[in-house]
Amino acid sequence: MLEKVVIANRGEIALRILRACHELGIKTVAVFSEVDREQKHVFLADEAVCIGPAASSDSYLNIPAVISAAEVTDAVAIHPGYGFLAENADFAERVEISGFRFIGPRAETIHLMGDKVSAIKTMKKAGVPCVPGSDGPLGNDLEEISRIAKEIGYPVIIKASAGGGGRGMRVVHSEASLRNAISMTKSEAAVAFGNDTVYLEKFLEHPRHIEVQVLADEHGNVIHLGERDCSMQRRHQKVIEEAPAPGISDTTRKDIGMRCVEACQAIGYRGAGTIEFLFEDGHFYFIEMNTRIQVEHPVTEMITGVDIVKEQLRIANGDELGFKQKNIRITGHAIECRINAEDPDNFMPSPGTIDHFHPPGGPGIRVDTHVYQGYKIPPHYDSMIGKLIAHSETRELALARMKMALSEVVIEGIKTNIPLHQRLVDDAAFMAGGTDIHYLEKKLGLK
Ligand code: MV4
Repeated sequence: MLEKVVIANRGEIALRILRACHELGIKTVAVFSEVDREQKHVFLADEAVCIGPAASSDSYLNIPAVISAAEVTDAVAIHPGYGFLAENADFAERVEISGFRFIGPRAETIHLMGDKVSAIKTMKKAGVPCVPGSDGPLGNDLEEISRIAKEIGYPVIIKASAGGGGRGMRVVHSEASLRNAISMTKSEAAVAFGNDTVYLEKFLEHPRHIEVQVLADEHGNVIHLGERDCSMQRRHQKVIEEAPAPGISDTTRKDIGMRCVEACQAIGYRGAGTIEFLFEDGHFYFIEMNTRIQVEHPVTEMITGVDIVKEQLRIANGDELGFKQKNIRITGHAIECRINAEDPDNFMPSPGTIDHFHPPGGPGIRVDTHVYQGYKIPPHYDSMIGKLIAHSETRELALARMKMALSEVVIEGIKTNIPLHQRLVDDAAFMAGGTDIHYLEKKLGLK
């Protein structure tokens, strides 16, 4: 097994990776910024290296600093977690050129999926259903683009090829605003991503966000672990995720899952990945692929019993997957609430010291967090401080467990979004299941 792994991240995911490493007998190296010395995983790691000042650009995004930490500690691999350098193809390449294993896909795959036009082209060719659209980048012939848009039917959406996760897109409702929308999206993309390539898709007005978890080893074995519904979001930040997605039949799951597996085989995918779809009127439409472990991976772990982070480590070691598709069985239902240090009324971040902390517990409750009583949440990073996951036999019972868990939590000293979660798990439409990506913002009166 890998001897020693650098955990190139912070917070709950750094602790999650540390636990998976230690369970497999892998030594760990924590890297931390000057304000992150007191993190739980830094105390628990076999070694710890300060990689720079608080600002992410000076520490967690500092590629030479992270690679140097691997060099000085004689580590053999680097786990990037999510965010920061996780989907930076240049980082993955420099890690491997420096003689370390990048715990994720090959740099070429990250690059391929980072460019949305090439990702869609690849998926379409492999038989994954995509949104009707321009089939490639938009050129300069406005008349031709107008023809395509008319044929697809308005509204359409213009997206930056280098965008993703909600950045660089614009909805167009009629031919009159097409030219302007294209030029605006192009110039914004040029500034934001240094790449002004844009493409066009049919704009789906009331979809759900459903994503499929895949695992692939270096020996050509690929499996899927079913889907998650991540439709409950605000400003492209997921708030609640669940698995399986309400209303998806076993046949549909098998069908979309196998298409994802075949696509991964076609591209020689390696590691854990997520294939994102919009789901509307019973149909799946591919939008993006994430080449990293995701925040919401625990709901899939709870219903399949597969430890996805452990599998990432085994795959990086060159092992074969421990499971065949026929061994994967979905048991019950899991729901995750992301706990943020923020004001539940106005969503402003609420950093500071946690004076009292009592996590919930009981059967089917999982708490993924790095915080503890006395821990000081720094203001420099994302406000997510943990995740509460409830698993039970049915969606109704998982919701009941989540309600209990939310009522048990005591976090004093900072504000959290737990009151928002309590409203949501008591919301009639959410309780019924199948709400779309606009539901939360509408409920909050933002739309
Ligand atoms: C769309 C769409 C509707 N139609 N594409 C936003 C984030 C990026 N991953 C893709 N996004 C969307 N693409 C078409 N053709 C609506 C969204 C969208 C969205 C998607 C997933 C989750 C939340 C969202 C919130 C607003 C818009």
